[in-house]
Amino acid sequence: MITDMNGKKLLRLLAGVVLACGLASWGAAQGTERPNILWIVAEDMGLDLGCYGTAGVHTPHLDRLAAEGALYRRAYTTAAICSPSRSSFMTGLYPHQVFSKNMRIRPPLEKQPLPEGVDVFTRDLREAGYAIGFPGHQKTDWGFKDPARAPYDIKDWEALTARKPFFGQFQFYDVHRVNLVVNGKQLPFEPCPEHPVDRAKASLQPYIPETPAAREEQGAYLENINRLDMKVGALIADLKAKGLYEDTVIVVMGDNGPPLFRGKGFLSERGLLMPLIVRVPARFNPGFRPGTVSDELVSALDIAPTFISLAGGKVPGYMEGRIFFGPNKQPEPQYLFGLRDRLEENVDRVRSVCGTRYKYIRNFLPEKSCYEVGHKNVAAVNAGLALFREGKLPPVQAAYYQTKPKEELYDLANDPHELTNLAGLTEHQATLGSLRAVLDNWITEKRDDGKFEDPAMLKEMDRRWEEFVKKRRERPQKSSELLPP
Ligand SMILES: [Ca+2]
Repeated sequence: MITDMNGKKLLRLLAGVVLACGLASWGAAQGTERPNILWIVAEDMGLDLGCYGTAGVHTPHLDRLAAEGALYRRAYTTAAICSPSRSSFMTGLYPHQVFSKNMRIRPPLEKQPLPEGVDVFTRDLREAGYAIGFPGHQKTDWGFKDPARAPYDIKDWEALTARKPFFGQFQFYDVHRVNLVVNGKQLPFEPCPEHPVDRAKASLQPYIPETPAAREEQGAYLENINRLDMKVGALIADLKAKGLYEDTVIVVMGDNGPPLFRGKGFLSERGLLMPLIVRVPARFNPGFRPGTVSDELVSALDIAPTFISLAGGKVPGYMEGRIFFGPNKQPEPQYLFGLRDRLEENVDRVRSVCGTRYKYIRNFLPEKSCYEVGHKNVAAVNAGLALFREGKLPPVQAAYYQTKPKEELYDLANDPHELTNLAGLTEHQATLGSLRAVLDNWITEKRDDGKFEDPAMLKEMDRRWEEFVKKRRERPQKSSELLPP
């Protein structure tokens, strides 16, 4: 009988054989060494870049990456909120499969260790021979217990880029709401004096009530993206100066939708869609046409298997995603799934399934409005609430403050902002029934049980967190110190 240790040795040996095969396929296809991988994760950034057609932003560096690479317009995360989303794409599993569906797991709730054999994907890249770095904003904030082995080995950018091949996860916190205090004034986002955004040109989605507060917030958010673009530009300039630009695959993506009206926290398109740009140096990508714009369905779950494949490693069998680019690219899936559960003290359960054209959303707690379960620090939401109470909002804007339908169905081809719910219309019953069944099957197959936590436990979690925040507020702070999101 093989002991546990011998079993592990055998697995390592097998992994080595598969790794050699993987290397052979990449090497044979490309006739060269393996690329470095630089993965830029911009927290809370939506599809609000020049290359996505957004007016009023100044994002030349990100736009250039897209012009030299591929721009994906339909890349979805699995959960529209930070910790569940990142827990998911770091493991290649859905949030509930890694005990991370709720945001957050704070004392007295306890984080669970990852299931046996599961780890964050940096393990697999390390085993494939990559140097593993995390040189940007070093926040993991996963909903599971940290793995026994540190997930990253190198924090310093210079040390990382001296290694070959390297994998660097460069996380930017810029677009995240920061509640920064500047000259005694509280700002939701850090300004960009070099490239200010004209608030009058910042367009609002049709579901946002038009108010000065909404316009100011939207403009400040876009300006923050300009600032991030400058930082990305500096990073690329440094890679070029080091002669590494043409040795490095660069992937830029978000982790969830923007912290704005009907964005972060919701299974709306604004909440789930992530910007995604992939630039692969020409010699690793023969036949590729720069400037490709893709509407292929891509999931955040695809990141881990794709990187492992690029590295010539073995993609673990438990991963839910697929390899979405590179020599081992796998076919586009028919559907992608989204999850929304508790957000801080706001208990909710929503599931979504999205195909190439239609999207179905099931609200398990329809009696709760989006306002009730969403972030309360969004200026546009609070300004809209006053108008809602005065009865001044049209139905597409008032919906945010009202109870939800049990089911929603949208035709994304004709209604990208999800303004018209088709679920009640006779002519759409076949589509509704089909997507309903797809979701039912997924819930059963993935054992998505929908359990809620004990309300008394949540109350205690809140009490302890408030106490912690109060203590933190009472001690002297630097102006840039971040408050909890
Ligand atoms: Ca986030």
